[in-house]
Amino acid sequence: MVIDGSLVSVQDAETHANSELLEQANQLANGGDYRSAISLLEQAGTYDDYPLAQRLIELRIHAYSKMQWPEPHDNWPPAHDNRFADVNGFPEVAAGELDVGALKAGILGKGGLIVRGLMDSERIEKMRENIDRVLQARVDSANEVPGADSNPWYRRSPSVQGGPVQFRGGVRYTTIGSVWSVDSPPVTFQLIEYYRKIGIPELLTSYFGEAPVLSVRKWVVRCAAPNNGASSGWHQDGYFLGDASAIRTANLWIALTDCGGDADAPGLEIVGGGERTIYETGTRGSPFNWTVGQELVDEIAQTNPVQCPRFNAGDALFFDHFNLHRTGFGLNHTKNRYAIESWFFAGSTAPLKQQPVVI
Ligand SMILES: O=C(O)CCC(=O)C(=O)O
Ligand SMILES: [Fe+2]
Repeated sequence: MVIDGSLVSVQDAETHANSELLEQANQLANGGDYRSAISLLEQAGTYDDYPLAQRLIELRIHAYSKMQWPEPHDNWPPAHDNRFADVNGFPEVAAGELDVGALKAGILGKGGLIVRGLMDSERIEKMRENIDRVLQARVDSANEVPGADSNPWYRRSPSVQGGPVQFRGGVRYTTIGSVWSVDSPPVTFQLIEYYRKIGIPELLTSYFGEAPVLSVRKWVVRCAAPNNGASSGWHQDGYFLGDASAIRTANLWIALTDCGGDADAPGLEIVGGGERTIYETGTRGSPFNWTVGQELVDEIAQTNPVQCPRFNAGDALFFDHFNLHRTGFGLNHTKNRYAIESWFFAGSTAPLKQQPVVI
């Protein structure tokens, strides 16, 4: 049948173009070329092309097991120039000064590196709105609000292990909390677009000496409420992530709210110093089996004092899985704090139980 072109609506034409694009990406993936399939959709797509954004997540998850990863190289942890040796606390650089030398000397020499002004204010605003939207969509989905399951802002991919949204241990979801980024295809699209724009994949490829990946379970967007009087657990992410001596990580934590220090929203309480050891958990006053007891933290703090850096919205902190920290708490916080936590892994050491996500 011949269709008069003028009768085809703009929307039909777009849908058609998209299905061709998705088909092309499928063919590349079926031929084993996941990188090209991902690039094709990344470059041709936009965050609000929801089916495309969702397909991209599925490709990114499947890609990890289909791609070849090198054997972990021997040069780890890499040497650094100790340029921050004289700095008290966490060293800081402006976003424009961030490079692999600063990242190595910061994480490996001092336990972390603060990057001032990494995210621009327009994007910060958009990300905070996104987080509200995603948390609300999850509440609606858990409450089985009609139509909630077709809200593209909270949609779990069938490739994600973990099943559909449910109450967590009998606790109802609220508009406070953390959400896996991959549970929101438009957020995932925007975040990866942003990381590329500011050169994070290249920076971390130099840092790891190989390509970085993200993961389903350790890449979250968050709105934390003031926790006046209720402390959260001191922890090292190395305790959960897998074999701490084998994995290679860099967490990019970005504040989307002014927080920490004397601000009115909770920041991070964090021990610097760059010790590369996993501390005992579940003892010495620890409330949980995964947390480090306050008594032990006090002991560690005698050599490496606990810090609570002041972050402006858009500032970031890089650290890795040996860092000891917790969500900050103070008695005078009045505001919610929004943040993005992105744990990157050296591709060859990414723990499968975190479900690696190819970027
Ligand atoms: O955002 C927070 O309060 C917790 C962050 C954290 O534990 C992490 O990034 O590993
Ligand atoms: Fe953590």
